[in-house]
Amino acid sequence: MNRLLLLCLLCAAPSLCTATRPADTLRTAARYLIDDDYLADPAARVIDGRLWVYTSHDRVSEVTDRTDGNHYDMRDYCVVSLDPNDPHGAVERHDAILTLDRVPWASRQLWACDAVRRGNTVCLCFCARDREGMFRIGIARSDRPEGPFTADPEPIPGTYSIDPALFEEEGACYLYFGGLQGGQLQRYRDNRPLDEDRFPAPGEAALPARVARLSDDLRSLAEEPRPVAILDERGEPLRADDSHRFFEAAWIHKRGDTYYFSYSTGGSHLICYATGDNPYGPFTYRGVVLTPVVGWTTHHSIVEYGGRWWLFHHDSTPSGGISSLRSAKVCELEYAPDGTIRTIPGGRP
Ligand code: FUB
Repeated sequence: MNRLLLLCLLCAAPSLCTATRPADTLRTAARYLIDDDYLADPAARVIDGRLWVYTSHDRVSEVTDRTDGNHYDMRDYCVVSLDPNDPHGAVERHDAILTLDRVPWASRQLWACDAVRRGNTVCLCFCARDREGMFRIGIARSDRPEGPFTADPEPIPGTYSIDPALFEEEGACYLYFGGLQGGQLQRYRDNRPLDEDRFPAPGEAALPARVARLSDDLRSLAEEPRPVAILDERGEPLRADDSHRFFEAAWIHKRGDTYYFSYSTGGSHLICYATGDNPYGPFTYRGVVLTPVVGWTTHHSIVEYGGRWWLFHHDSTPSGGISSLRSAKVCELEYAPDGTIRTIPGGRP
């Protein structure tokens, strides 16, 4: 695909971008994917030559209790797709690709998801609370990227917490997951549940995300989940009181020989990243991908498409700052010659 076509693809929202906009402002002028609904936690994937963005579906809920993120009360998933051959960059939307009532094991809160094609099957990997109120990670399957998806009867055994992200390499599929506070990661040690929340003390090592290789059919873990270590420049794990430590929204991408592990820092509202030389890490902390956006959560994905790199994320600007009504958007992501990511302003005043 040539640069002009991609420029047009990004510039379909006329109020945000014109064909004459200089490349440097295009980089930070994000385009909302749709403007008549609320889509969050965008996971962008190239499947069958088309760009698919799988999202949570925010809604106005009767749940007002904000404890443990209860007000993020989503009941279905959506996917939008972008056609690189359409010069107007039309976004095609597919609704209710999986709904809560069609997940036999889930009770509420369809939070972030991701997807991957495995042979003839597209697998949607998602998280939700089970009947006991604990978050689990499950798979739903379809023969098409746009679904509809059919959920497996049970979650993947041995999974816990939230925010699954998938990474494929040489046929193997790795699952990254975990999220603090409402995401319940603090209720587990060594992959075993605790009786209560246990957070590390401020000077102790932060709680890490987890990674595990999945079985070929994505029905089970092929190994025990391992901690995803993020180290500082001295080789020490980031501490629990470090504003750059992992909170939720794990994502991994590979550029050249380098693996980039990126994540949300929660209360400090950053998307940060660390790099390593294999999917398991350890990863060395490198910097900030995205500064705070409007809204409490920040959640992203990074994908190469048409020879350039794109950051998909969300904010609450269109809803006037309501943190549980978020809108997915995209902007270009750039690297410095040394492979570091150029920080993108999130736009929070
Ligand atoms: O959308 C619900 C939750 O909010 C996600 O799972 C988190 O990553 C945060 O974006």
